[in-house]
Amino acid sequence: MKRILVLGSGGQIGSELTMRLREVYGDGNVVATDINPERLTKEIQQTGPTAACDATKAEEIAAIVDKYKIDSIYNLVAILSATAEKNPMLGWNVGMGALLNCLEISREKKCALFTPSSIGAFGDTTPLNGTPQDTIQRPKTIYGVTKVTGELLGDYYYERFGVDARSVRFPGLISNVTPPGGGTTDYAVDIYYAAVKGEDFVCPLKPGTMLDMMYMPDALDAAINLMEADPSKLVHRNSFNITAMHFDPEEIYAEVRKHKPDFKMTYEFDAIRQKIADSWPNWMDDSCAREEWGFAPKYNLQTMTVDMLDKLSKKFGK
Ligand code: NAD
Ligand code: AKB
Repeated sequence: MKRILVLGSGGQIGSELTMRLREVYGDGNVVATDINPERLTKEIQQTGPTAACDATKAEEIAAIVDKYKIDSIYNLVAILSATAEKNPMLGWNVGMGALLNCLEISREKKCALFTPSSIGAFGDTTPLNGTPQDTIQRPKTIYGVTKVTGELLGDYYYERFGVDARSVRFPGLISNVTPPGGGTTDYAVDIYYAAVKGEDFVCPLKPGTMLDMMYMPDALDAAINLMEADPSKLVHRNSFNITAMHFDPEEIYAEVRKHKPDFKMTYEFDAIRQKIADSWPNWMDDSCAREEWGFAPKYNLQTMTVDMLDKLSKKFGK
């Protein structure tokens, strides 16, 4: 059985991935950590080992890897795109600091390593429709620069030292457990919260801004399935394009209104987020992930909307 360390378990992905990993590998085999351990959900705190860990401090990660005999690390530590753009040095220091520590510790202690990349690894000189797996990557955000650097380092550590580093380029992730942490795609989560709470929604992106998206259950499957994939089948490693759907604000609004006809959305665009979104793919080609390790998302905009509204209605007693 694998023994797993999750870094950044308190975040949008970590709060759900940690619980899913515990279901698959056993509660006691998944150590949940965060720089802010109070961010860990009650469920995470009550079902298995937890610790405070600042991933920019190598000695803190190494101590947990030794204590729990860890053989796999899921590194979810980053500052998301819009927040990083307001404080580029923080974005660089946190994203790269955590990743380099994980790579070095994985090399020394023979751990497998999963670190997500993002659609943010592309930029406005990338072909934005049907974005190929291997293409131009010249992002103009600090978040994108850290993601491209991370992809290159992951492949370098694999080729040079045999570190089993693997990664996906996640699109915008939509979920209902922990709110998103300051990204460009957050609006596609926030819209559901507003609809369920009976509030009007002000969309920070313009109509026609097309972006790739995915529902969290498919993202969790993707992370675990990639880490379980037969390495001999992997032509690529760092990092695979994956997507489940793409839409613009008008389309998600129309879908929500099928269930909440009185729901109102207006636009007040946020210059930072709009510029970032305009430089990201409209939709990516994820055929390499499908061919090399069987990526196959289950949710589309319609089925995700039904599930999001149902889960959030229960959460808020609406
Ligand atoms: P998040 O911001 O929700 O969570 C990050 C977590 O890391 C937080 O709980 C935070 O407290 C913790 N953290 C921050 N600094 C830390 C440090 N120094 N040491 C330890 N923990 C620290 O992020 P997320 O949305 O869960 O994203 C996880 C990863 O997935 C990131 O690499 C992100 O770039 C990537 N990603 C996310 C999305 C998305 O839509 N959520 C899409 C593409 C890629
Ligand atoms: C962000 O918007 O920053 C993230 C991402 C797509 O990487 N959700």
